[in-house]
Formats: sequence, structure tokens, C-alpha cells
Amino acid sequence: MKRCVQHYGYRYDYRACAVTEDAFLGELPGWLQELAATIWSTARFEEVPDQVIINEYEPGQGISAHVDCVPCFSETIASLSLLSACTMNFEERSSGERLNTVLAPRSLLVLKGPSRYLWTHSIPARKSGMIDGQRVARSRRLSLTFRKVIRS
Ligand SMILES: O=C(O)CCC(=O)C(=O)O
Repeated sequence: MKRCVQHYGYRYDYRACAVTEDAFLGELPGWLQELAATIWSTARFEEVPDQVIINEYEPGQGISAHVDCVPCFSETIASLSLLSACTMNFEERSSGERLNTVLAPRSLLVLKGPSRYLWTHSIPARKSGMIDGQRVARSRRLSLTFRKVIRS
């Protein structure tokens, strides 16, 4: 993986696609607990999120198409975008239908229901993207993705 990540609450194991037994890192730090409480009510999470991954994307970096681990995390996933805007692509897994949306700085993407389970999401690894019909150079972007871990 080329982009830098920070995991809080629980470490997500990308290889195993799992939150393993030893994954607990500790409670979220205070500043993330405050954000988690706000996002819990804004995004209508079932319970307050207890896991956060911060992704740092330099221009040319992205994230491949995926559905967030279904047995690992509860239904709602919310991602706060900071700094550079970028386009996120969605693809419905059975029909191949495609959509995209611009993730503006300070916007909150909420995935639940079909967007959580039936559509993949990805960010193309490009140095620029089309935003409102204009080609815009990407700069550094951060996203903070909030999830609630399902403990078995
Ligand atoms: O960067 C984003 O907004 C999305 C991050 C994401 O999809 C993930 O961490 O699984």
C-alpha cells in the first residue's frame, strides 16, 4: 500500500481482511471521541464508532475498489474528507452500474444499506481529476473513516 494510514481504536488487518483478536489499540483519543460522538448522531450510527482509519493521499495515490469488511464493521461507515477534493467512484457489484461523486473538503460521506453492501467504492490513483467539468490538480488529501467494530 503506497498511502500512509493511521489506525485508532482497532488495527484493521488488510491482508486477513479482519479485525483480529489482538487488534485492540486502546480507546480513541479524546479529539477523535469528540468527532465520533458528532458523527454518530449526524450519520445515524447504530452505536458510537470505536475505530478510525486516517488515510493520507498524496497526488497520484488512491484506494482500490472495495466493500468495507462486512463481518468486521457495523452497517454505517462515515468518512470525513479534508484538504484536496477528489472523485470517488462507485460500482454496483452485480450489474456493473457506475456512479461517481466529488468528495469536497470538510464533507462527510455516509455509506449504509446498498452503498455499504452492494456497491464498491474507490478513488483512482491520479494526479488530477474532473471536478465540475474542469480538470483540477490534486494536492494532499486526508480522510478520517469512522466505523463500529463488531466483536464476536
Ligand atoms: O478516503 C476515503 O474517503 C475512503 C477511505 C476508504 O474507503 C477506506 O479506508 O476503506
